[in-house]
Amino acid sequence: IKPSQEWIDQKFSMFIHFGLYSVYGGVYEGKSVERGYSEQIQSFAGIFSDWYGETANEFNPLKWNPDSVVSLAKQAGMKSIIFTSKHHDGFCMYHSRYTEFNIVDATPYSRDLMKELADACRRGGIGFGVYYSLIDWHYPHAYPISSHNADPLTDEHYEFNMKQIEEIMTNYGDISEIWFDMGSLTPEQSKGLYELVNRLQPDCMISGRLGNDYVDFAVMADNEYPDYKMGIPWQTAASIFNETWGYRSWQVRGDLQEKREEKISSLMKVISRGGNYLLNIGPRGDGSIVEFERDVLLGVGNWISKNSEA
Ligand code: JFZ
Repeated sequence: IKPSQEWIDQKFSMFIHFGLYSVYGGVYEGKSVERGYSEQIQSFAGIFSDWYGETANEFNPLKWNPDSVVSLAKQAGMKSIIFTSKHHDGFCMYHSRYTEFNIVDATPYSRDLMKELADACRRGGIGFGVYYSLIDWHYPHAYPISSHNADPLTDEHYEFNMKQIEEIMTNYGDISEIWFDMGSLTPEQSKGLYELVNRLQPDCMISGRLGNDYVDFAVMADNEYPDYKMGIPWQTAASIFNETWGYRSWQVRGDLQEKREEKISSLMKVISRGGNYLLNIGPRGDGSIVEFERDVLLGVGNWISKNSEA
């Protein structure tokens, strides 16, 4: 039996969208790409997979400091960090044996950034979980060249995902939750992945986006709340700016106090209805944290500590 109540009791966690797309920051060939989320710039700007892949040569996030990220999460009152192990672009932020398109083999940084974050979470006493995209715009056997967000998984691609989930569930210590995203799986494929995760990490909570009712928790969009008592644990995922999850250099930031109040009010609505609030940050390509996002988080954390007894 999964520790669902422990998971619900976390109440508030950090989502991090960090990947090759962070290097672009929502800009392609000198122009702001206004359509779509910036973490999906490869698709929205129509960048060929090979060209996009070359960005790895420039990806060297030396300003990334996992211990300060963990400390920020804790100051914000968050109980775990959910990290993009692989987004739709197929680039792995961990050392995968099954593709060289990963942060160790393809970048000058050449370190397993996800491992260092998982270790920092453990040192800091908070949970560590992963986001994993079931579609992959880099994998050659994806269907046909996976350009949509709901393509079926070919047998080859499914096997590839199974192997990657096996390594993620084996090499990074305890994983508190896995946020599967997108893809259209057959019931057999959903079952296969669900059972694999359960076998390797029996306590890992699995997001409903795996499909076919293989679900430990349901995912709601920001400002969406279940209007009936849901029979299963649920989570609301939100980004700071609502329009993007990955870093966007030209983002208009607006007023800090207003943003802080907006997020506190979402957090209250979610947890008062028994949900779990997952608030996202999108670090820059150099690994630094956007100051505005940090300040919103610190503001929320400050509010929480002022308003909680003892
Ligand atoms: C997906 C991704 O396509 C997106 O790039 C980002 O990673 C986001 C966190 O996840 O998009 C979603 C996923 C879930 C919902 C909406 C957009 N939802 O539950 O409403």
